[in-house]
Amino acid sequence: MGGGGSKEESVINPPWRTVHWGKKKDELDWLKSFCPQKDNPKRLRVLLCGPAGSGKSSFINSVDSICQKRITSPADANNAQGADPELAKIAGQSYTLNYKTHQIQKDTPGQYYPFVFNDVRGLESTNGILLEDIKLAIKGHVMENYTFNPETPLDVSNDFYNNNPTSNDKAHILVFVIAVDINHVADPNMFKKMTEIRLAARDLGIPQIAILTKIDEKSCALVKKDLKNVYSSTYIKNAMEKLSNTVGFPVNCIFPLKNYHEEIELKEDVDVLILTALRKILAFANDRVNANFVAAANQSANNVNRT
Ligand SMILES: Nc1nc2c(ncn2[C@@H]2O[C@H](COP(=O)(O)OP(=O)(O)OP(=O)(O)O)[C@@H](O)[C@H]2O)c(=O)[nH]1
Ligand SMILES: [Mg+2]
Repeated sequence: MGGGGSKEESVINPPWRTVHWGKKKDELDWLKSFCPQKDNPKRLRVLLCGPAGSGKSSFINSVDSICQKRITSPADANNAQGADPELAKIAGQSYTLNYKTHQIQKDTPGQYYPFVFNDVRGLESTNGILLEDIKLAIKGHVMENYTFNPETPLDVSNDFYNNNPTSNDKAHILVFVIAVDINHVADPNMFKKMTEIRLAARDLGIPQIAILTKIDEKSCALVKKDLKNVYSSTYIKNAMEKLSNTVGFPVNCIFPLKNYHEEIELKEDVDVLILTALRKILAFANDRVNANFVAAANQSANNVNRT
């Protein structure tokens, strides 16, 4: 997405954003002690969206891997560049087709962290998830295992339409998952679609964050060499600024990271970037829930005073 990632990439020194490399334990301790301040909702729902193949399912797998302290794969990720002709046929189209909630196990089986991820179909311009369906998912109307139809949105008469969503069914934050090189592969409709979703999420009152995946790919030679170079890379910085200028995310709401996709063991630097992004995601969601709670309490106090 940035300036091409040439080998002569200029290096930003010192790095323009601070990362506490080596503080994985602190981040994990924070995560373990995290719970939404208000008991309503009981758990925060993180809705992921983004172009097909951007790494949405891999992000869920990566967070789960870190929490289980081993590489796991609860969400089906897919390499659509594979040699299999059947897979090649669907290259550029989403592998994940259903609405699926992923809980993350904490300590022992049956115990879970107080947040869940929702994986959805990708945003490709043909056959992608519809804006209307994303709005319905934010509002909690989409039931588990619904297969998104790229032709028509979920209808109120459908068995998978939840007529009475509770605060637990609603999404509390929308996370855009975008591969760092999107500018080279996406058509302008993709940016338009992302902007429309962003505006819809604003109108529905939920915060948004973007994560930029695949920073380890060959276009970012500096970062491929060492993940710690992430904030020294002009390629990554340009990509973040471009995403900010095209879709509108403030740069401080964009988090570059690398998902687990080929490793069989965890790596501390990979974990730190993912945990840093996750902490922001949960903190932003929690802040908004609290702000809404206070606003609702003030509103009902005003109503009482008026009567
Ligand atoms: N190098 C690299 N590859 C990644 C990264 N994240 C995901 N991948 C790979 O990208 C491909 C697509 O990843 P998925 O997680 O299936 O992407 P998705 O957004 O869920 O895709 P759909 O379900 O098709 O919309 C897989 O081959 C992953 O292994 C990353 O950070 N770096
Ligand atoms: Mg997927």
